[in-house]
Amino acid sequence: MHRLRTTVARLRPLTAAQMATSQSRPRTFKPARHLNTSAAAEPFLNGTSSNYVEEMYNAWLENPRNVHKSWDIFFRNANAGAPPGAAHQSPPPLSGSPQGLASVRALVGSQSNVEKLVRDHLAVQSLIRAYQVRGHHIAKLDPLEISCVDFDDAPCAVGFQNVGLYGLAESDLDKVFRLPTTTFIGGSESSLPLREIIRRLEMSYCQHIGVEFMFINDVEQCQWIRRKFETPGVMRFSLEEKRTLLARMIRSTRFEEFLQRKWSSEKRFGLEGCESLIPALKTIIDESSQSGVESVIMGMPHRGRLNVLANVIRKELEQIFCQFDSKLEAADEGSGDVKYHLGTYHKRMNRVSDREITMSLMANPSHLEAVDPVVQGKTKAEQFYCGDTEGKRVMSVLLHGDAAFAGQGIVYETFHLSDLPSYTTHGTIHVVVNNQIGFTTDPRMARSSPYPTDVARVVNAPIFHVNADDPEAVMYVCKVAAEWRNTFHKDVVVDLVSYRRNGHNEIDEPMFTQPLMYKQIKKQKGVLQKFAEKVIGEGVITTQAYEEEVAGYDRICEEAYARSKDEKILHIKHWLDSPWPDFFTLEGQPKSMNCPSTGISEEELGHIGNIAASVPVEDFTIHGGLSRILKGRANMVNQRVCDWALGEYMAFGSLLKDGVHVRLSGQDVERGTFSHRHHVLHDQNVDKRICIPMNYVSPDQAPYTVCNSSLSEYGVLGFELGFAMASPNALVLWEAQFGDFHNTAQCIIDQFISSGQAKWVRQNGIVLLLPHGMEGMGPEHSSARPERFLQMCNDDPDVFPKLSEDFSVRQLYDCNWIVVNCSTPANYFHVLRRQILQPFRKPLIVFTPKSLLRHPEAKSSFDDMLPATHFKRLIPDDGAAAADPEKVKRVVFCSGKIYYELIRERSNRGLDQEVAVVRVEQLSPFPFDLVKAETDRYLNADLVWCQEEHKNQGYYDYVKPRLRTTISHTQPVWYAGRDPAAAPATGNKPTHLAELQRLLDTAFDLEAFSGKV
Ligand SMILES: Cc1ncc(C[n+]2csc(CCOP(=O)(O)OP(=O)(O)O)c2C)c(N)n1
Ligand SMILES: [Mg+2]
Repeated sequence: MHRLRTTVARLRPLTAAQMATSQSRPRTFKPARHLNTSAAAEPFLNGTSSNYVEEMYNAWLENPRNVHKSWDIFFRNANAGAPPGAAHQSPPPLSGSPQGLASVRALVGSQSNVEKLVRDHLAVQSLIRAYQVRGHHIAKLDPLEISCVDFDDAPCAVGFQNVGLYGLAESDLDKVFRLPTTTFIGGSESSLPLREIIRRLEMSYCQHIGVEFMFINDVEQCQWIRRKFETPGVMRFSLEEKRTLLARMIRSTRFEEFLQRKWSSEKRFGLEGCESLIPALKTIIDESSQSGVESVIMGMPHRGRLNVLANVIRKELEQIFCQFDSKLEAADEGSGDVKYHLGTYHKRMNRVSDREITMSLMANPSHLEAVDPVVQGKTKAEQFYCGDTEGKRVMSVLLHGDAAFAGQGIVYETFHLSDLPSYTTHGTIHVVVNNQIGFTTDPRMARSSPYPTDVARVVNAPIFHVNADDPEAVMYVCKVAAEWRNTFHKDVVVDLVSYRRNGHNEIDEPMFTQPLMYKQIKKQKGVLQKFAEKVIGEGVITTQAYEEEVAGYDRICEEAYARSKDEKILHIKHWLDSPWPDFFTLEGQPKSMNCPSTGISEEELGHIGNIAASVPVEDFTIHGGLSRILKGRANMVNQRVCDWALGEYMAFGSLLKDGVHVRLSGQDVERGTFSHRHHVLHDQNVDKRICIPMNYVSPDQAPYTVCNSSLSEYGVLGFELGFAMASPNALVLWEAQFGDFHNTAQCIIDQFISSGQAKWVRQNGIVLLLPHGMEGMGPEHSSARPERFLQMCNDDPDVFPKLSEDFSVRQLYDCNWIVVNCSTPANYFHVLRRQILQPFRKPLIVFTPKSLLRHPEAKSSFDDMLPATHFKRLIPDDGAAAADPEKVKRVVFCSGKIYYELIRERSNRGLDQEVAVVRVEQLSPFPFDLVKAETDRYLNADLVWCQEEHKNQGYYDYVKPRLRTTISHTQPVWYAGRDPAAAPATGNKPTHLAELQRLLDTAFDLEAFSGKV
């Protein structure tokens, strides 16, 4: 009783959106009126029945005729204040058949009858709900009918035979029940006989579509889905639609057959068994284009990729076919990639919407699902640059294999970006090619969840399972998926339950491992054949017209094949997924090989410095500690110096002022892990009120985005990489919390960042900021693993390069990425600005400091940042040693923070004249020219590489052979550093300090290497 009161009281006016969506419905909620409390005290209104009564009451409020006469009387009496127990009355005699009257009497003639009535209605409600929740368990989703999806823990007991489980009897099947507002099976009818209710539910939930959505905790969204799948007749298609669907199935099927005929022994990872993927994607694109989407960015694995390129993106067929010609030579630099990894970009008219649409398929590595966050990042960037704040113009579509979708953690990490303000792409449509196998592994060995799609439930994405052998059902769910995305701007999954007709690839034997499944598959009629027979039977198309359509497409393929023979050269750049048209020359080359000075004017330094030291909005209370930090910044500006954070501010602020978008993302980047940055100020008195001073640099500046990310390195780094792909005119940075955490994003680093340009001729200027340095903090927070990055650099250790005037820029152009460890804020400032001012884009790896952030000596004068200054690839010694180089007995080369420890030790030992300390700031590409100048200068010195890292780590293995090449192997290069070790650092602070002292001792013991060879 209490529940009735509270639930009725909780009813509230509909939202505008609810009103809009419910307009076409005959029954709608009305603003709540309170049911008189006496009604709430009725004896039969117990906890479980109150839901039902509430439904009745709402329907009655709308129109008393919506409910049974007995309810009408009851509610009228109750509203008129009848005392508890007296509101119910037998209905007055009704005009109508005496038989009907008798049945009404029989039904409501007594209180116990009313109770039974309520109970039965509740039972029907439960039954309806059971279909909605678990109908997908028994839907006929598997074309092979061998599905091993196991729902033992939640059996779906519905159907005529199970009505008893709900407290209903077979004799109830012909009784008429009022339908709750949570179902749409009635269409325009509000009551139906139980038999019909069950039949309609079976049609909605248990045929070729299995809808998984009842976990969504938004009523409006659930209602939307119910309406889409329950409304009678929703799955009717026009003749035109059916013909288009058939044509698409023909293209999809015949394309694979064509490839098989021409290149029977080539791997192509064909789509056979899931040919309806093509109409599925086309439907999504048509529907989205009609809703205003102008650009679709797709990511997908190997399966069916060539088919998608040909028939969805509409890449020229000859371009695809010539990829099969192994003798064709690539015209572009780089090492290229296999055909089923390449990306592409294509703009064309969408025939259904009559609007232009751009489609890009992102190039991807073999690593399944790795491209997911990259696609999302690129999508976000395109939305950002065209001001599409709601995702109405640009959207992403991700395709997945069943095994990979369930198995790869990056899927989950990407889902978790989907609703974060700085990462959302406002809904992604996921399509799973669920061929019920991963290479040779059965689902029961590959996942612990019933479906491969369960991961999507974490973000409340509806999941539409569909039997891919029913192209019409596929088309329908894809329509709904696109509508969902365009309505709610949230993720949605289409699970195409299918099979794989061949082995994992076309030359693989599946019978070794799945004999029974493949016996079944061999018996399986092709989906095109089944569908063609169906539509021919329905008179949608004649056999002759069908055959002509098939022949027509075969001809298209043959003609393209003939043309592909004329292709003499392969241009990987034709497969670019993100062209930057104005950035390069027409030939795709950089417009120059110069990089201007990266310095800025004194005035600009002062202006940006002042912004960094201020709170540019009124009435904003910042934390006292922060006030001190800002005051410190103001002092630095007065003294014309920068610390690390201010140097970074100068770089970002000046680029923003010049219209370059800057985006800094990563865990806790807004404040900075080490509390040095403070790019977002928080009002201490007003919840969630923030201020980002960097956005107050200049009125027409580019926007600055700084965003704390989810705690995922793989997902977020992939995302930022994708973001950086969209435009060369943006500085996109990802900062690791500590540098070593980058290893959980290793796949993005290996597969995309270090090798992306070589594989896909696609440049990318992403910056990785990796806090690095041995500070005695233990093994886990010390090393950003420079050795790993350096090992992947493509510059040759054994060849001293030809020096030319533009050597320093050309070297950058030729390398696969740039690796630096700056020892001064000014150099950090310059290297960030150089990322944008250089005439091409190249990934930049920066090992950033921790203790140097506050080191009194790690400051730079404005003088080092003025016009005509630039990034120093190497910083020579400028003290006593340099003044008299002949006296110098040792040159210690080093990089990063150890420099400060070295010069302190040198000074302590009074060795300023004997030992020169040279900083290699740009490790890769190696500054051969500048290193040579140093070795030439100190002719009487021995050469030492000093690092704080262990010998098998850090820079030593990279630097040593290059140093030796520089000096033509005339001298040894000695090592001063920690011994080889398995872990990056000790967990014991005194040991750390002892190790440090030992390596400094070696570095300054001028006899340490005498007699050694
Ligand atoms: C991260 C990763 N691990 C392993 C592989 C090797 N591999 C390639 S395809 C494949 C099976 C994928 O199965 P599924 O995702 O169901 O796609 P299908 O081939 O069935 O379409 C595997 C294990 C890979 N490409 N990527
Ligand atoms: Mg599979």
